[in-house]
Amino acid sequence: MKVEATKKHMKYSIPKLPYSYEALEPYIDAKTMEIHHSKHHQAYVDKLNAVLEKYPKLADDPIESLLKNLPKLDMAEPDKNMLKNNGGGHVNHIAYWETLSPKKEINAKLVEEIVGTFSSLEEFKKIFSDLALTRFGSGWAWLVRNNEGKLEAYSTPNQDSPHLNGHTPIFCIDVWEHAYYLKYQNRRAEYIENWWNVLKFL
Ligand code: MN3
Repeated sequence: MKVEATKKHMKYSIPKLPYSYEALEPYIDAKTMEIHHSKHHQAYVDKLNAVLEKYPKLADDPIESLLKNLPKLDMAEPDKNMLKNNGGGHVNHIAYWETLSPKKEINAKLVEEIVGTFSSLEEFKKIFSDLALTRFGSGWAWLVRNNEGKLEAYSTPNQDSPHLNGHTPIFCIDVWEHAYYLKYQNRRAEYIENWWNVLKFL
């Protein structure tokens, strides 16, 4: 009898949110939060688990290091792409849920660092909003800590994660239409403007 055949890796699952779906009203509506979390995020998790099922040797590595080392992984190219999109989809959404809060918890040290890097908070907000607004199609805008330990702001397409560059996300905005369409329809700029109200750290 083969014992190892029954050994199962830990499967990923969507996290429980530290606030209710309606907690971010009126800036982000409850229905959007519910569908985004319970349907969209769940779909990334399901596909991530499905692809890792085929690579039991990799399944126990942290997802962040799988993304960082993606080019070197011993996987078929289509599966690498699945891992990039759905592993990215999973970690990006975790970062997004942690970015949001109905209650501000201003991080004074981070504010100081942002001012030092981007000259002022107002200037940073302009740069960041613009990254989110001008990201063509679906994607994200990020504040990250790069490999030199410095703050960097950029946007990524699709579900590309800063972990692909070995960068650590600090906060992010999801600008896929599923993140705002029910309430804001095509008005991405209005969603971004309102999002600052539920950004936890600034
Ligand atoms: Mn999303």
